[in-house]
Amino acid sequence: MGLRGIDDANTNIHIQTFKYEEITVKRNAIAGVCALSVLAFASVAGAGQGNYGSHFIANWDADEDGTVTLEEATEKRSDIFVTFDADDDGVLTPEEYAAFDEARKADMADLKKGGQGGAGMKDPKKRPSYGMTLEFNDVDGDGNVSRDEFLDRTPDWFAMLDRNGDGLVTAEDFGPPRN
Ligand SMILES: [Ca+2]
Ligand SMILES: [Ca+2]
Ligand SMILES: [Ca+2]
Repeated sequence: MGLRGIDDANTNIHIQTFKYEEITVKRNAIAGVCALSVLAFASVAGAGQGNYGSHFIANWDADEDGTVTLEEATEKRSDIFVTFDADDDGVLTPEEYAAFDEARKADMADLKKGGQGGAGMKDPKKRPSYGMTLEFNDVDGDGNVSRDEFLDRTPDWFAMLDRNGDGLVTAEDFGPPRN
């Protein structure tokens, strides 16, 4: 789901730009859709290595061509940022970041309950989820993550995901599928 829902919501925004109240409502609707997408992504972090590639692609491949480009990754991170920037000031404060952390943690707990949770990669800093952390994104170390910081980190995070270095993230970058 997710991406199609966002498209629908965006369409609504364009149609209703003349009414401020409706924009606000639609914007909240988008935030809801994004939150679901974010949670779906967070599942990837706790999943076993064999099946999480396909989950990742499903959630980040906006044009559904089977690969995730840097552009798609940047766009999605922008959506995620907006979702958790509760006061829309362009900065994720520690409080806002805590809500983001909680959302990811809750989702991982759900995943484990469902029996799909595995150890994942041993080094937490090599997991895709590490690219979502405050530690990774607060480049200037002031405790807040600005939109620029969050988006400027995309290429570094993307390079971590793109293990075979072909400039695209595909299922292959997550290891061989399980037999
Ligand atoms: Ca794509
Ligand atoms: Ca904020
Ligand atoms: Ca910062």
